[in-house]
Amino acid sequence: MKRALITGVTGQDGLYLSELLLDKGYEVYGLVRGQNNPKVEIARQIPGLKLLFGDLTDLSSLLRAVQTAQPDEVYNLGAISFVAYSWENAHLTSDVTGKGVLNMLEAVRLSCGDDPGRIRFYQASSSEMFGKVQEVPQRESTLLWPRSPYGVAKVFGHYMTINYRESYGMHASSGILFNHESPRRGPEFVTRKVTRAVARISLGLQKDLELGNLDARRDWGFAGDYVDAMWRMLQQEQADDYVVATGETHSIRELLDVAFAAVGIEDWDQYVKLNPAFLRPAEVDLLIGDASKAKEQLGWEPRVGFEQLVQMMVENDLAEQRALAG
Ligand code: NDP
Ligand code: GDR
Repeated sequence: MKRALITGVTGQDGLYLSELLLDKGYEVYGLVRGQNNPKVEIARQIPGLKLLFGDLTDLSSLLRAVQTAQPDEVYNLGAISFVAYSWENAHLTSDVTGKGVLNMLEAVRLSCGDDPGRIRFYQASSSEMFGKVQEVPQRESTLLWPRSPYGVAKVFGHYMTINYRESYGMHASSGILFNHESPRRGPEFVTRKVTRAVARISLGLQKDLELGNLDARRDWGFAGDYVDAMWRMLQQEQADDYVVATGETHSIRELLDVAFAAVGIEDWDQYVKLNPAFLRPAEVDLLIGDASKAKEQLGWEPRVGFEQLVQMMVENDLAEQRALAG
C-alpha cells in the first residue's frame, strides 16, 4: 500500500486529492494546523484520512509529520492562497507560501537518507507566477513576471523545487496549475463569490453583489480534474514541471453571464455594483494555459468545461442557501 502526506488538506484541492488517493488504495495523512481551526472538522469527515498537526513555518513539525507518515509521496498544497490578501500580509505570505516550500523540501530531503528520490514531492505552483502578460498562451517556458506578493512567493517555491531536483537529485515536480474551482472553493475567490451571490439573489436573500475588475480573464477548470494531474506527475519516472489548464479563457463578465443565466436572469447589470475596494494594486489581466505537455506526457485531459463548472457551483449554492434559510 502506498502512503501519501498532503499539506493543505483542509483546502479545496487537499479534500479532492485525499479522496482520489484513498480511492486508489493509498494510506493518506493530511497536515492540519491551528488551534480550534474549524476547517479541520471538514477534513475529519473524509473516511480513512489520518490527520497530523504541523505548520509549514515550523520545520520540526514537518520532520515529525514525515517521520510518522513515512510517505512515498508528499503533496505540498498548503499556502496562503488568496492573492488579494497577500498585499495586506506580504511577510506572512512569503513565510508560508514561499519559505514554507523550502521547509517542506528540507523535511523530505532530510528524511530520504541515501536515496534522494525515495519520497516523491509535488509543489503546487501557480499560473499567478506568469503575472504580466509575456506570451499567450502561457506554457512551461514562458517568462515569469509575478504581480503580487503571492505570485512572488510562488516563484520562490517553484524555483526552490527545481533547485532541489537539480542539486540533490530529488524526485520533485512542480505543477503550474491555472485557476481551478468547485463547490468546495473558498467564498473569497471570485467564482464562488459570484455563484453564492447569484443563488442568494435568486432566493431573495441578497440584493446585490460588489465586485472589482470585471475585465480580467482567467483559464478556469474543475479542481477534481486538476488533482488527478498532480497524482499523474508523481507517477512519472522523471520529475518535471507541467502546465495544467483548459486552454480556454473567460472574463469575469462571462462568468456573470453564465452564473446569472443558470437562475434565469439575463440582465445582471442591476445586481452588480463596482466597489474599488476589490481592485488590486496590480492585476493579472489575461491567463490562458497551454497544457500540451501534460496532455502528451501524463495523458491528462480536463473533463469539465467552463459552463458546466459554473452551473455545478450555482446548483450547489442554491441547495446550500435553501438549507441554511430553512
Ligand atoms: P486553499 O486556500 O483552499 O487551501 C490552502 C490550504 O493551506 C488550507 O488547507 C490551509 O489550512 C493551508 N495552510 C495555510 N497556511 C498554512 C500553514 N502555515 N501551514 C500549513 N498549512 C497552511 O487553496 P487551494 O486548495 O485552492 O489550493 C491548493 C494549493 O494550490 C495552494 O498552494 C494554492 O496556492 C495552489 N494553487 C491553487 C490554485 C487554484 O486555482 N485553486 C491554482 C494554482 C495553485 P487552514 O485550513 O489551516 O487554513
Ligand atoms: P486569482 O483568483 O487571484 O486568480 O487566484 P480570484 O478568484 O481571487 O480572482 C480572479 C480575478 O477576479 C477578479 N475579481 C475579483 N476577485 C475576487 N476574489 N473578488 C472580487 O470581488 C473580484 N472582482 C474581480 C480579480 O481581480 C482577478 O483578476 C486564484 C487563487 O486560487 C490562487 O491561489 C491561484 O494560484 C490562482 O488562482 C491561479
